[in-house]
Amino acid sequence: MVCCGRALDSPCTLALLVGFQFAFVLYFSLGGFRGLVSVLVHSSEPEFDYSRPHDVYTNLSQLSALLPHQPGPTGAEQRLRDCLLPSPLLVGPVSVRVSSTPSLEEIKEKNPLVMPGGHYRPPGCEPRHHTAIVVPYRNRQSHLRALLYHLHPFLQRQQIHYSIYIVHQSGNSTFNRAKLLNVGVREALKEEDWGCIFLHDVDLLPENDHNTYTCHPQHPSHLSVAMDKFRYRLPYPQYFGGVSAVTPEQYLKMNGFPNQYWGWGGEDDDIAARIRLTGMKIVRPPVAIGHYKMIKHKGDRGNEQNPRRFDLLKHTRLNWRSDGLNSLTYKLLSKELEPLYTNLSVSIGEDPHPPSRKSEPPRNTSHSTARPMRGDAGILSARPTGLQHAHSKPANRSSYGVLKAAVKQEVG
Ligand code: UD2
Ligand code: MN
Repeated sequence: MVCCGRALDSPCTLALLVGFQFAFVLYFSLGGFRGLVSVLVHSSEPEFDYSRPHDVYTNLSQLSALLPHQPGPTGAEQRLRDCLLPSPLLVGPVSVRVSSTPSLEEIKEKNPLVMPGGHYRPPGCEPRHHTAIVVPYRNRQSHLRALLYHLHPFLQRQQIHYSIYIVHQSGNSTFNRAKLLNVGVREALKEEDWGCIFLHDVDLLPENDHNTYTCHPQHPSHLSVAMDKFRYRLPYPQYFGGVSAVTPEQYLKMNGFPNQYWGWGGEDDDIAARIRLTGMKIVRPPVAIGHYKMIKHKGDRGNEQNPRRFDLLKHTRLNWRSDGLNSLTYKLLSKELEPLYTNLSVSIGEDPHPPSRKSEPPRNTSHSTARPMRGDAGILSARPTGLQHAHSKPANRSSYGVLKAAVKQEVG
């Protein structure tokens, strides 16, 4: 009061001027309005030190110690308590090993609690989440080993009930990722009433175990929000590629995934469009948590860019009701319970428009050139809504009825 009514040279006015000047400099040094918003938003995000990651097998030995004791003389099994949320075994950032991955035998030895078929249940508590991991696959042995080496301990620390399904496209026809995912969802649900289904590229390794492999009850989730190949940013707001997750109910609502995308690209955008068209949205974990490394690779023979993808994408609105779960046909050639995963070999038919392969140069998908970006919208505009994890025990069994009826009718 005393000072503010006085002339310019009063100490109070001077202090105000210096204060304003300081705020002004700070504002611009943070990159103006966008920078300021980004700092404010980031300050509400969890922080992790990725420069000092833990070994991905940390805390795993504690699980064996939790194995239930033999039943007592009365033979009465003790009822297990629900697993704690969040799991006390989580460590945050974990290191990713992409070269010199151990053999499948060694990986099995490091994961003694994983059952045939890549099936796992936490030993000391009743799991709250039941998740099937579905991986579209052909001819990526070294990536598969890296994924199994990494994902098994990662998921066991989360104390969820899970299985890993590798959906192997047999033959040499053009690869069809989305159709293989449809097959994987169906086959997985034939086996168990999974509450959550993960759609997982074979070459993506999660870097933070707080990124829990569970579903949101209402909305499909996209988990690989910050990948090294996109400099740990979301490439565009509707991006749904890499690792994502749906509940059976959400999957049913969007009539599954398209079957018509043969070759590389477009199918993930079609799925994102289905989500919008059915009134759902994409939820994501915070960028600080959704870190992934993609194993560098070239484009595969048989998965050349699909020249029809833009045309198909124009028609998703018209086609999604007739192309998807309700039009899926395939032949299950074999189902093998391997020590670390279930192998589903399937025949999914032929590409009706096969590309002329001689002219196609191999695609290089190692960092930055991986896929055409539609404008780098950056982290700000793609800001996640925050992934609330569902208690994913299946609530509505009636949808399984519909799904199972469809499975019987179409697959026979
Ligand atoms: C991007 C997306 C991916 C998908 C693809 C376009 C990311 C991180 N991933 O991956 O989700 O939308 O573009 O189709 O942005 N695969 C095989 N064998 C093959 C070919 C493919 O196993 O011969 C599987 C494998 O699981 C692989 C996935 O299909 O991870 C996607 O294929 P990609 O890795 O060649 O494509 P990429 O990295 O551009
Ligand atoms: Mn890839």
